[in-house]
Amino acid sequence: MPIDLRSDTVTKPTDGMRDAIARAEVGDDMFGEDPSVRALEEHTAELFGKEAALFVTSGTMGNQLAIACQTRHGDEVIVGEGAHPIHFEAAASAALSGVQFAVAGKGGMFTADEMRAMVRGPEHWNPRTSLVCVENTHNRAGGLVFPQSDVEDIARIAKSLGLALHLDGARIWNASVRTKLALAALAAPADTVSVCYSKGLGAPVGSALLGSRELIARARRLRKMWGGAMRQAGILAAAAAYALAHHVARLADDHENARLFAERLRERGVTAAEPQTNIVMVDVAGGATEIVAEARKAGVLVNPGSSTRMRAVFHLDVVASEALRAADLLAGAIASVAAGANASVSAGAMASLAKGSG
Ligand code: TLP
Repeated sequence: MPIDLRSDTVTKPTDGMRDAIARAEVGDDMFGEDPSVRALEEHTAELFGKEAALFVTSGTMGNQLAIACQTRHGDEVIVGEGAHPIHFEAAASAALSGVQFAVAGKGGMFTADEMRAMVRGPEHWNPRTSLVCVENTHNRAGGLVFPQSDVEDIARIAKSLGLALHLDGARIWNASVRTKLALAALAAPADTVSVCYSKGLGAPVGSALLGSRELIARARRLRKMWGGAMRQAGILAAAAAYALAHHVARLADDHENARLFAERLRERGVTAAEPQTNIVMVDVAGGATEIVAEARKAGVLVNPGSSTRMRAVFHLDVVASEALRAADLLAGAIASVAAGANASVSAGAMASLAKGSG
């Protein structure tokens, strides 16, 4: 079995989770009669200190419902660089809500001043700025925690300007474990929060959107319109509830494994950022696609982010010894692709020398 570090979405349900799924009480959630879904929605809303929650199929649907409920067609949404809805949601915000994005700051995080600078004036040629989104932890920034004091400042300024604040909290659990801040404290500045049970928590499917009762009622109608209302979804909610009970504190192990992996790579001369949570970004001079293919042959799976960057994500199906082995295998793949590139450069140099001398 290869060591799969492509994402924390690749986990398989544990035996305990499969038992919980098998025993789940279910009903027709379209009629509001699935007790497991209801219990999960209530429990999650309580955890995050919000009035209501809606169980949805994916983090993408959570983000998109938040955007649809807090904008009008023709509006502009302020996000950080690399925001998930820009890069990985199939242009859903343009297609479903008719909005465009403005990027604040550099590298994914931004300050209240950087946000303020992107808010449009009232001139009739401007889009209307209506929503700000922060991502915590930030995926493309390598699992960095969005500083809470910045989130609070952003929320204060956004509110004073009449803008709503959405928190993409697909990995908010990792931020909470890392900072030791309660989930409700992390969520407090935001009007809406999307959270995923299917990332580091290890559930097979499912996310939630959190917000006011009124907003969640509107989101429930849209979820139906978009084909995301489910029937006996309690079998999925049971897995999510099991994950909340058993898999939150252990995220610290993933953070430690990410740290061990990055440290081992650096010992072997590879550039790997010091992780804050469960994501490690590995930088190379070039050839990331070839390195990913070579690493796959050696038994470790990582994602190419660009031609010079790869992403490795730690999760409950990877133990410390595998993290270290994965670092050795990846360092080996990097060295062998670099050696191949050097060999072909010197073969080219020899050929032109030969030509020149002839
Ligand atoms: N991210 C996935 C890929 O789409 C890149 C991953 O492997 O990391 N917000 C954030 C910050 C995310 O990282 C993701 C998933 C989502 C939203 C969307 O969740 P899903 O995949 O459930 O739609």
